[in-house]
Amino acid sequence: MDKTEIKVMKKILNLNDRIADEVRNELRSRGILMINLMSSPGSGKTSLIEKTAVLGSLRMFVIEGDIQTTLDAERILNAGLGAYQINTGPFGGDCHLEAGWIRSALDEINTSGIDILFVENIGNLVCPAEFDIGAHINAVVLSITEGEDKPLKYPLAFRNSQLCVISKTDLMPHLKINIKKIRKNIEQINPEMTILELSAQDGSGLDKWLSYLQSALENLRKNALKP
Ligand SMILES: Nc1nc2c(ncn2[C@@H]2O[C@H](COP(=O)(O)OP(=O)(O)O)[C@@H](O)[C@H]2O)c(=O)[nH]1
Ligand SMILES: [Mg+2]
Repeated sequence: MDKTEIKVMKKILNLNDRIADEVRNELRSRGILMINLMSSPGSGKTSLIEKTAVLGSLRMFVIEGDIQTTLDAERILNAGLGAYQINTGPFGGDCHLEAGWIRSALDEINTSGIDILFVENIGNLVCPAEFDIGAHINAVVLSITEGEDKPLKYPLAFRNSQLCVISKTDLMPHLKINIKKIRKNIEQINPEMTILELSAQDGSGLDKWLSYLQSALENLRKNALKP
């Protein structure tokens, strides 16, 4: 890579960060909390949103990021929420979302009456963590089927997030997994991280998840939440 290329990459990232700040401030001024859900494929992001739609009284909208298909957006619509799908496949198949795409999506979404805007980022634990998309909260969803070591192997996602949701806890009896060890590994990477354990299947831990969302929203509206 020559020096010109490095300069270009820096410029793109600087521009992304500037747009991300604009998105974050704009949504804050509208009283909308944006949560960026990042994870490996299949950790349960869409299931968690579907369950939250059924249980919560919060008004939510979801931007879905996928390389191909509108399958997740269709699930979200079936759950009774509004959805907007971003597919990166036709534009080179990027494995992450960028702030500019969220800003463009927001131009087309009617945000009036929305409390929480979930962004379901493209499924992988690497690239999404490198791009600030303007969320107030970055959250990693880590299912217990993925093993204890993932926070150590993919530290950036955990370092750049405020919340880790340990999902699929209903599967505990079927696995040789130590949740205390997962927690220890998360804390080693990011001691400040809030950790919630839950199961979208049997519903355990969802009360704490809903309270977390409610108080994060209240904090944002009091203008107290730090980006
Ligand atoms: N046992 C169990 N399975 C779950 C749970 N949440 C999601 N799943 C399953 O995991 C698979 C992937 O879920 P999905 O929500 O599509 O994951 P995403 O790719 O992160 O959006 C599906 O077969 C879900 O039914 C859970 O809490 N417990
Ligand atoms: Mg999904």
